[in-house]
Amino acid sequence: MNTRYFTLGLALAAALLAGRAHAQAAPADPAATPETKRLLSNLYKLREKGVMFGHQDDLAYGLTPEGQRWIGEPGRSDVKSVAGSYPAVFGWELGHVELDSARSLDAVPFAKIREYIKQVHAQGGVNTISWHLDNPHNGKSAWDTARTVQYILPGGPDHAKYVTYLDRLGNFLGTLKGAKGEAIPVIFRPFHEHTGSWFWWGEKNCTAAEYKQLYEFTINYLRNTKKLHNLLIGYSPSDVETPAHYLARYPGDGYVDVLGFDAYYSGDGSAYKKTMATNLPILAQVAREHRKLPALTETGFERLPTADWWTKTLLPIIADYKLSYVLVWRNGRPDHYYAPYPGQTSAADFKAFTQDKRVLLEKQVAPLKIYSKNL
Ligand code: BMA
Repeated sequence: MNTRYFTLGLALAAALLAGRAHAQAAPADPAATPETKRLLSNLYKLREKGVMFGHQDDLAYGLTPEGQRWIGEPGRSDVKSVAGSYPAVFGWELGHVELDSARSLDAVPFAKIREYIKQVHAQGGVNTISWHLDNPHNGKSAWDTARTVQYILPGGPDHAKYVTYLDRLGNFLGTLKGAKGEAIPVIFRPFHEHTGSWFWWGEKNCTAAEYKQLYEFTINYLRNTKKLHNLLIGYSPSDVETPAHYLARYPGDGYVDVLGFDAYYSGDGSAYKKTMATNLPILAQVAREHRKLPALTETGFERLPTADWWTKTLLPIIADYKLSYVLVWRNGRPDHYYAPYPGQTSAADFKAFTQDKRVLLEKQVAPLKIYSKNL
């Protein structure tokens, strides 16, 4: 081969590869709404400014300075009470929407969840949704581990029941509308922590093929039958060992927008540090190769007994990874909470964590108008 053409060819290949690495990833849904496309593109760019902090059920309930529950007080948020701003990301749980129940499995009325999601969108924050759906095969909870997936796939005896569950989920998601009637974009994160085996969709409770088929059927049904084009889909296993393990049940780039994982701190933290040291580089690599948005989709330290956990443990671990967001779990009970309330042991350190320039709360994100302007 003529060396000149060979060199030109090499240069062209390099340019194409570089272009590919830097190209803006579009939502997996080719029919995603303009707001959904804009949100995803802005979330990519926001990573240059910092990592957004998120909290599950932040507006729905929390704990008082005495450590007792408060429920549904308009405007109240434990993160805001301690740090002076709402979180940038708000997690919501739709478990039991599939039963047509008035309240979620964590006792929040769905009518309230709808209002909170609208409020967050209007304020310029980000909503993400988890779904601990009951077992459609036997009516037990998400934590039931009986073999199930094979029965609810198309052709299975419980498929019609699962479709009813999806209809109810989709109907709720279809009511999330902004001030102009536009669908509110949300990050929907189904069948999470599937490399663990504590849910009926977990690793030991279904095959990889079954899991992928369930995931694909679900997303296709929400897109094509329920006509929802405001969903950014989050894929988040729990702990994995290798990139291959991370991707073993990945449904494919056409179904997923956000890549993450869930991991909780406990005890002396040695297991958490090991998990993070293994999983954060895997996440970074897979997200880069698949051009997806990386996030720490669930984390936290229950009851926060260590005063400096935020700045001495969490921040140094996540700081270098250009994550989109890190979300801590709910302040559900006096013995089950993951963000501090005023006076809690780690409150001052949490405030310092949120004041670090690498951490973004709603007050930094809202002025950017991520739903209407391109960053
Ligand atoms: C778990 C706990 C449960 C809750 C579930 C779904 O981690 O917080 O109490 O029902 O998440 O939100």
